Amino acid sequence: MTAKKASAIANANIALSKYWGKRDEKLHLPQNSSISMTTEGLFAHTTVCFDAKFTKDSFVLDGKNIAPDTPEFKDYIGNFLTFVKKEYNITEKARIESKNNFPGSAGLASSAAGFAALATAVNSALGLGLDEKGLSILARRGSGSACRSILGGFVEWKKGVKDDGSDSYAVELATADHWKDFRMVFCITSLSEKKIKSRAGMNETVKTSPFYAEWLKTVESDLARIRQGILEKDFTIVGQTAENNALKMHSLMMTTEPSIMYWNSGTLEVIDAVLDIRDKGMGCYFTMDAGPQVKIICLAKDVEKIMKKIEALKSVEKMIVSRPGEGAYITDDHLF
Ligand code: 2P0
Repeated sequence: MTAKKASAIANANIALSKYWGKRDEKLHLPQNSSISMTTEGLFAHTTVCFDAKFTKDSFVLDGKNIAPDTPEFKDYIGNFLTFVKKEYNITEKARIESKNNFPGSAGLASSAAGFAALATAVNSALGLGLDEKGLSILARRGSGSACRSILGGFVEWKKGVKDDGSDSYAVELATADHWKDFRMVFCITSLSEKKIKSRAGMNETVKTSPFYAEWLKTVESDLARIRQGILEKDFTIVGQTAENNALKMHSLMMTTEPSIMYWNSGTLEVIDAVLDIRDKGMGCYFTMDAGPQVKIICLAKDVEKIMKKIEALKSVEKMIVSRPGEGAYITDDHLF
């Protein structure tokens, strides 16, 4: 029997209208749809090999072996492999290696990039013949937001209504070339691993935040505005709505019991700078995810000036500029 091996690369993605809360925790079915930009240059590179000679599944992330008996393995790669093996009748064990070219577990969508790359590699290694929709659904089984990183440009994850999740997957709203001068400036205010994983945090929010039902009432109009804004390249509408949507999501996090606070003092320092830049007439907005980093949404022509201003802040350790990027793809460059 020959080994079945493939490698793939997938960019991370940052939501402009956020996903926070599930209607099915096992299948990662969301309470609401979301819209994201696939971020060029922040990617995961993953190799998978299924081979009858392996005696156990193994996973190496950024050079570190993740032991199979840890929650870090079981809740993520373990669950995903169990599903793949059962669904496609696979008896071989898997060896997986993955590396990110950006810090993991710090609110930079590393699990999205990682599972999109893994699903793409698994599809090729096992010859599953999945199309984009099938790949998006497979990636979602690893991590919800990963379903968006299968596609490039601007992407909408349709929440779906079916219990089996067959209508919960991502579709492309516009290609990366549609809005070439759209930018996100990642302002890294801490590289420490976050204390509360998104998965645990969002489940608690659904159960305990008094604002959760109100959030769901406003999401559809945020989505509609951002969708339209992307199609018409209306920067103000997209920026304003994305910023407001992110603040609503963080209000949910903060009003979860016990509270989830992802911000640090640097987060506020960057927000303050963005508001100041905007007051002076330059169009820029911010969004934040499950971590203290702030992503500034702006246009290419303003990047330099914005970076100069942010560079002067004590709390910003690093900045990364990203534009709309491509979806996941297969590579011959194997990690082992
Ligand atoms: C998003 N986040 O829409 C939101 C905003 C974080 C804040 O999707 O449990 O890692 O694996 O489905 O996808 C992070 O959640 O959670 C996320 P699981 P996931 O980007």
